Amino acid sequence: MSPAFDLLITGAHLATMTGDAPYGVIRDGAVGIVGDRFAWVGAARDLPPDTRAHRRLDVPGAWATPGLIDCHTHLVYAGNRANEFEARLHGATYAEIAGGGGGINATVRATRAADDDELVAASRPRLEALAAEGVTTVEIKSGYGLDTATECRLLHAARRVAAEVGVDVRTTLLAAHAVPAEFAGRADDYVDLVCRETIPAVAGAGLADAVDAFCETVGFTTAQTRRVFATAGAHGLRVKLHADQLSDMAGAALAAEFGALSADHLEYTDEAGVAAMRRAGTVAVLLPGAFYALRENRVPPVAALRAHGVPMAIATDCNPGTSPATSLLLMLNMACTLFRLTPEEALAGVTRHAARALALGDRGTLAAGQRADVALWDIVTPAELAYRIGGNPCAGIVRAGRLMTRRSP
Ligand code: DI6
Ligand code: FE
Repeated sequence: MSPAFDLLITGAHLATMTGDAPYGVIRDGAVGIVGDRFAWVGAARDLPPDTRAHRRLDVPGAWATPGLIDCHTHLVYAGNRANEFEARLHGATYAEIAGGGGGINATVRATRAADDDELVAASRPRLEALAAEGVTTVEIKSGYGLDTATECRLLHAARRVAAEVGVDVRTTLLAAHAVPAEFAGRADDYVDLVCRETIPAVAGAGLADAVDAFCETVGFTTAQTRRVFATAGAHGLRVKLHADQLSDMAGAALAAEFGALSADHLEYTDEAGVAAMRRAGTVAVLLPGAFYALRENRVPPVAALRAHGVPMAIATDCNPGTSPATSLLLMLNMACTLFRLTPEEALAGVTRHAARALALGDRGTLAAGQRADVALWDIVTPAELAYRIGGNPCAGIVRAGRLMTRRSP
């Protein structure tokens, strides 16, 4: 008779992130995996009599959580913008830098000039850093190509770098990220191109799982965003939105109107926007790295999101301009310190709720039937994941049932 499990993990306490207990904790737990799925999750004392397994992993005193999910990144690009960081510290503003040909368009120049191998080589250390902290699923946006061919290259590169690093990926087309230099002063003409050519090409080639836009005074208007969203919908693609980050554009309500998977940033979103998100089932993705890097002082409406029961996800927003961050654990700390989330809300934000922001119903909790993505941690309590500033207590990773790495204790 073949063993009951392909992999049996014992000795760990489980933060299942499901059920009524805080963190869904099961002390002295066990996790049985068959193929790429959890077959059994519970207290070790309740294990069925047949616990034969092809492989066993005993991790006494460790904690197991669902594999982490970074649901908003722009991690595929070339070059960096440390020079702009420095210029801002000498008094320049983000808008002045962008007006002078810097900002997103500086990264677009570097990215267009890089070939596919260079792009993957530049992006790979960023994804490796995320993966080393227990990230098993990542979302990667395009948006530094801003022409159809380069946007497609970025989406290809996103899938390639994810396959090389061993992380599951969801790709998002963000052609409406900025107006490219060759369309300066002609934003509507660029949106025409995105709707007429880029979205159909990307949808036709199956290169993206969703479409995003940067709806902002320095990005696209609500009217332009609507056109992008309507075109995405016509091609069967769900939408997400960079909404209300720097000003109140009623972006959250616009996202909700189009049944968006998520509305992201939300610093300036009002209560009506939150209520609309609730009705549409749109997830709030909070991005404390960008808030921190831009030294903003308006925090997202966390109390209203809680009161309306809108799920809150947390992500790195890994990008060269406003969040050069490659630590999701640091974002947990910032979400608690800057936005006053509880450590449990923060962990739900990179597991269960992040899964929902990507329409991934098969992951984000430790529960029978879910995809067997696990992060193992050398910690004493789950709050420690948000408490630390730096340091990496990740002790092992299981992705789709396969033990990827294990640090010896
Ligand atoms: N996401 C973005 O796309 C922009 N801000 C943000 O949070 C800016 C990205 C950049 O400056 O490269
Ligand atoms: Fe972003």
